[in-house]
Amino acid sequence: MSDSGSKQMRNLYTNPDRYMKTFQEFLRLSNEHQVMSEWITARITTFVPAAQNDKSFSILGIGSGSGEMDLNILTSLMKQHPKIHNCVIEPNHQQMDKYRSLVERHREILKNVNFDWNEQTMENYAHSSSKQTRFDLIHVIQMLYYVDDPEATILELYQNRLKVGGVLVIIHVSDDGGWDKLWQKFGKLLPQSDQCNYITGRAIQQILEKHKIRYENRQLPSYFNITDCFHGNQEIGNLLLDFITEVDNFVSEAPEDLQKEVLNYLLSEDCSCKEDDKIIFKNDLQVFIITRE
Ligand code: HSM
Repeated sequence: MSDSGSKQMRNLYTNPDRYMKTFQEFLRLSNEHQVMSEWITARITTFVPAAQNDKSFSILGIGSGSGEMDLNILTSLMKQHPKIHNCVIEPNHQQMDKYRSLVERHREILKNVNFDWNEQTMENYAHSSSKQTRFDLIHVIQMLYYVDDPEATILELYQNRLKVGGVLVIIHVSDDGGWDKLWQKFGKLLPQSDQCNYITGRAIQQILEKHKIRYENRQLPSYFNITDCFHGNQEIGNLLLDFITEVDNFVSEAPEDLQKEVLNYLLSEDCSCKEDDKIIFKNDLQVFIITRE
């Protein structure tokens, strides 16, 4: 395998505008949001604590992005919980703005939800907020890649932020899909950065088991159409390759031999399958449901 250095390559997260473009393309070409929404709508009410008199149900969303999944969670829970307090942690200004406009557009439906907006990282929130405030539900959806220390984050949320009987829901890429194989093979050759951890569901499972925290675990099959990386629209293909490798401009910055190896590996059955003339990346997800004992 190529031992080309990764000195010139920069992590995609150092270029937030480009990251947002790659993420939009990813969402358009994958069914990730649909799969998560379906799971939330069908399941979330079945494991969160029941309403208590007229008390507000409290939610902490970590890395909520532009709020689509949060909206789903809120509208599903509103049937059981007439009053909701929703604390949002999201460091990206653009994403937070989109979330606020989403709420504006659904103001009537969300009239009994009180929002507490925190434009900051999870780490800053943990330092600056009172540990007296605990939540009935905490959700961490596709974000543990971006914290300094996933183990410390999970423990902080479970031990210090969740009410007894409250539930922590983590949605993350599964070790059954293509991400795990790709990161195992190429993670060391891609730019290492404290802005992104190449971790999959296995690492989360190990953390929970190490600390004897009980959990339930569900697999959600998901796909991501990466055909444009090979033929079709080259500009979109380049954005997708950036999202996949987490490199800013992979096609112009990565050594050619590394590009070839990544593209070949993406075509292998470890990562993808062929459907007619499409190349479908295995974007399987894993949900962890953790009730505070
Ligand atoms: N960028 C980490 C992998 C991923 N994120 C999949 C969302 N879906």
